[in-house]
Amino acid sequence: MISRRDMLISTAAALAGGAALLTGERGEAAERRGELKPGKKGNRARPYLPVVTPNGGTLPWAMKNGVKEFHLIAEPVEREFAPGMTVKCWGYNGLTPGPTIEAVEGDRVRILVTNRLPEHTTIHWHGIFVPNGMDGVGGLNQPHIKPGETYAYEFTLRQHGTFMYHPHADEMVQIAVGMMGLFIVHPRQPEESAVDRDFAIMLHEWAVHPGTYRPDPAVMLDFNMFTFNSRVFPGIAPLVVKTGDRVRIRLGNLSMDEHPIHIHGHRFWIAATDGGRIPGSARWPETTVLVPVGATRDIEFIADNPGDWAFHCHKSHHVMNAMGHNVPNLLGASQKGLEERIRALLPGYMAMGETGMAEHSEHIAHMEGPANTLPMMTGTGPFGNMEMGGMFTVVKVRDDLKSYDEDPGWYRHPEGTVAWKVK
Ligand SMILES: [Cu+2]
Repeated sequence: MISRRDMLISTAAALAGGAALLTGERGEAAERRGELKPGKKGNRARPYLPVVTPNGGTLPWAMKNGVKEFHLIAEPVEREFAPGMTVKCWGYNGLTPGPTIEAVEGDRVRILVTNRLPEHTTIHWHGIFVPNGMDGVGGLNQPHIKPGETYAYEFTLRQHGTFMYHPHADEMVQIAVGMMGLFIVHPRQPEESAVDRDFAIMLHEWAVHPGTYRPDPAVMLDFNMFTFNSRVFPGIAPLVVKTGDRVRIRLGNLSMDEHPIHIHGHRFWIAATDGGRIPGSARWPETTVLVPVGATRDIEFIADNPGDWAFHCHKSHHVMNAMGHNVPNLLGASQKGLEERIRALLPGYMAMGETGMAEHSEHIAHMEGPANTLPMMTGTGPFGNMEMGGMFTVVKVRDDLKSYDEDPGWYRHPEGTVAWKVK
């Protein structure tokens, strides 16, 4: 049954879609109101455009008597952060973050949760309006799920947006070692600002001490690995889009710090939080979105500037891998003659830091680090060392694209558009 109110909403959405096809100033005004063209690829087989979870996946479901049934298995998982480093984490269904759950507003969902961890757990559905007994706080709303047990959570989705799931049992340990995931609820009505590409990224930070394999849950401040979907640069997939695509990136944060996530070459609108969509008139433009702890943020933009655009956390220590923070400051300190003298005691010792840290990225090739530990500054681009790590990837905006699922390689700059050395 479609009510008169629903009809009005869809008509308004259709009109808004038309307005958005305008370009320039009027198009911009439409963009500001969140009124943009309906997605080209959505609204076909499914009533929504599926979300892409880079380096991750979506949880399959089966229809059982009108209920969408999902099955999450809480278990230990080995996660490669990037080639050269594999971490012994906990997660769901072989993944950290766990697979993204996708459903539609109005759906009745049942989520079976099987515990294959060595200790009890529960799942809390962060931001979702559930009956109290489904809220998953162990001891408060339900008994804990003991190892080997399966519990069922069942509720009707009464809202849409970007939400999360995570344990509410020994969460200091369980979240620290990777137990989290995104829960996306698509709107029942056509979106007022449908997108062409919809990405989902969980931010996280870890303390994996050099030479070890297990994240240290006791660390509160001094983390050394910073991840998008439990991967670090250069192990994070690029976000591939076509020029002109309307792009949404959903960011979730259950780490111990806020992360200011920044895009180059574009500005975006902060379009939603885990409290819901922000009305078009109240959205504001940014190039950096601060994602607080225990929150989600949806950012939306039109990818109108072709190129390879950095997308990263703006805390400069969060784009490093395995950095030690307890080191003496050698910047500007003369180490003349020191290297030879220390080498007599410590063969292979290299004095570094006098002129800055950039030389670190030069030493990767011939310096051997501890086992299972990535270099602090790494990655190679078409012009040399990128000196990055952690929460860093590239939004690849291309005029011509064979497939969204293929890395199109590095951007080929039109002649005369690259910074040049002055003779
Ligand atoms: Cu950060």
